[in-house]
Amino acid sequence: MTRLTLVRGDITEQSVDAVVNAANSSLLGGGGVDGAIHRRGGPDILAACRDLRASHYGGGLPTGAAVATTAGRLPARWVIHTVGPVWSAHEDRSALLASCYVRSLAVADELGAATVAFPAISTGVYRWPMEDAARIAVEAVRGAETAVGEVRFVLFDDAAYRAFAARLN
Ligand code: AR6
Repeated sequence: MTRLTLVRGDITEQSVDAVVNAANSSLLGGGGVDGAIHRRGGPDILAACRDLRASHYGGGLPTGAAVATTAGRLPARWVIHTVGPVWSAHEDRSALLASCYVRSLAVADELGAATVAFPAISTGVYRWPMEDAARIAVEAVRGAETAVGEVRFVLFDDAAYRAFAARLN
């Protein structure tokens, strides 16, 4: 059984086996969670991302997919990079958002990660409405077949925390 937990805080401060990055398909950094992870994790993460772009992911990491690198100086062993969908009012991209969670957990299983911290993927720069994103995230994790023992959602502000808490209870 996977335990789902919630904290209000900064994902770069989580002592877990793997932290999930809300990346973009370039894998070369950005703002939000991505910027914070590269800033605090140091240059080894970007170097590993460049290697991925030079090898398996020459065209970038597709939306909904996930891949791991070192966590550099973060208090975690790995960063699992995933690319959330940009929210759209005209097209239902929920399956891609759910895929970020499910495929990140599959990567965690390959690594042997027992604890994994997720941010609220796509709810920042990519503008996904928080309540809906929380529903999709919790349903995806609950439905995933994984050996991960703890999935920790790390929420940056009160509104995000409340949206996830409402879904868990
Ligand atoms: N810890 C936890 N949550 C955070 C942190 C943090 N340090 N910083 C922001 N959040 P975002 P996206 C919250 O924009 O929407 C980047 O430029 C934030 O309040 O990081 O998937 C990438 O390179 C929000 O609720 O990710 C991509 O181009 C949530 O984390 C693009 O942004 C996600 O916000 C991805 O956009």
